[in-house]
Amino acid sequence: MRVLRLRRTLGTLLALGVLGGSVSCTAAHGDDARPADDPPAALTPFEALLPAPASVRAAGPGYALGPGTVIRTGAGRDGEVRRVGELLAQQLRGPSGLPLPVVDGGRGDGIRLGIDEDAAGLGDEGYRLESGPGGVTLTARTPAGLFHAGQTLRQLLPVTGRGTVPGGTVTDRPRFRYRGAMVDIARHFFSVEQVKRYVDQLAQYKVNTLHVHLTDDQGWRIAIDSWPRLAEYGGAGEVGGGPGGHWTKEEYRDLVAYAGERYVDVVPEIDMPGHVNAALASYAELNCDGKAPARYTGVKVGFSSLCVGKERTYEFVDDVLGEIAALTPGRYLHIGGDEAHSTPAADYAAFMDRAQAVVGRYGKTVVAWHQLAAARPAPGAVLQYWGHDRTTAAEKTKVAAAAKAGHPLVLSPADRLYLDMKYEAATKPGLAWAGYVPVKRAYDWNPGAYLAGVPESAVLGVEAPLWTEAVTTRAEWELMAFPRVLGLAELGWSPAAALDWTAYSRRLAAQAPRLEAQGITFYRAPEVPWS
Ligand code: TNX
Repeated sequence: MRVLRLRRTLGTLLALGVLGGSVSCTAAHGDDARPADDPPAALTPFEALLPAPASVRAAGPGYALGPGTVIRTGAGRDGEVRRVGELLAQQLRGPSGLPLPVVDGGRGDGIRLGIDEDAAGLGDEGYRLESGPGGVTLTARTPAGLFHAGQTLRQLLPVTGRGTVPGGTVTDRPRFRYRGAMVDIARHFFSVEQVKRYVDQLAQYKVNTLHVHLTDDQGWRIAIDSWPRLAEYGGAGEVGGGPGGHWTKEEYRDLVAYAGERYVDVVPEIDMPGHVNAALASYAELNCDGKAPARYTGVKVGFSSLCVGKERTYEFVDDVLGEIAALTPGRYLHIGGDEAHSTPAADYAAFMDRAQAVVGRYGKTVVAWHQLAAARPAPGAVLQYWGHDRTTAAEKTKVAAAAKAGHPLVLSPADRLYLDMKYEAATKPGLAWAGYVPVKRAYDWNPGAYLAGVPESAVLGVEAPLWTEAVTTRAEWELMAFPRVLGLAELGWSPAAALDWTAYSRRLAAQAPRLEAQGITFYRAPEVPWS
């Protein structure tokens, strides 16, 4: 194996040793003296991987996929490995047109998937990909790891899906356990079909959590059997006066299963005690004065509150969270808790105490927006931080104290990861209350050292929310998410030492043909060297 020196910009990508293995790479291009404004040379497939893997060793000739290629799945996890193999086959057949039959085990050439429970360094989601003339071997401790390996394999092939997987070994595992994206289907309603499309787009970049904001002032989007008017009446509207809509339980289950097959956990959010006008409009009895307000189609926040002093409110909370918990295999249940500006602080704390207890009773772990830090987060509750550079030191200190007390944080800084923030003044969809968020700003920060007093070990991960007050179509959704959500994917997965804007911007540019081939609308940010 020939090991050459990398250009500086790519050096950081591989300067790791995180997995204890040796780290090296064949260089794609000449010397280090190239002026910065030279057009970037093409990246090798290993160099172009996004998110950047923990370690790569390029070595020798690779494996050419062809009409005879077979996908071999080892036994394990009750056929789950086979299912991962089938899904990979489907993903590879799409562009390549190759038959790629999936067979049980056996020796021989091809793409081999196998579980190795003793592959200690790989963790719960890591994997090893070894490629040589005789085939490509994917190894992981879990089916999730094999799925991620398959996504890396896809990126190592040309966009056409036909060609050669370069020879070498990728050994990889994530930096953070929680790598999420959120969609708001309450302000503008979106179908399960659209969200599934997003799941596919995200899972290929190793995002593993989909948070769905199911309820808000403008719409209640999930059927609840014990309170049917929530969806039927409370769901029949949206921002701007459109018809809205809701998901049936069957549709929600279908999404959860679809995401689960791609190792994406769904985190449902029922936002309380504020952001509840759709519920108050559906049931007069939920209101302190017994009168239902009109449905709401505007974009103001903070004006609605559940009636904290009424026992009926807690029957509602119990019924709703019970039904949602029963639909959701994942461990987390998000109960909102943000912007409860119409709920006095003491009432807010009292309400959140009871709501959190309900979540615990249904066997789930609470997630809430970081405002819960000002009340009494339950043991183990996860706080989702959505502050920004202008958030007061006092508020940040409260969040840091909660982290110190053992509450894991999911970081969603609004001026970094809010996908509904405009890129620049000329961006048509979206808002700008946290400022513009160019592609570089979304990527160029360190989640492990973001909040003063919060060590990396207190950070469960990162999440990019897409609010939809000002996002109305699939094209607008994709334009706002892409390419910024790829930055989120890399921040969540790649080792800190690999994070480097210049190197990243080139990896991102290399993804453009893949995004195009998938029909994804994306913003050609001027700071990215698109070819
Ligand atoms: C703040 S983030 C909100 C949402 C809005 C969003 C718009 C959060 C917890 N609350 O209600 O949709 O800003 O960017």
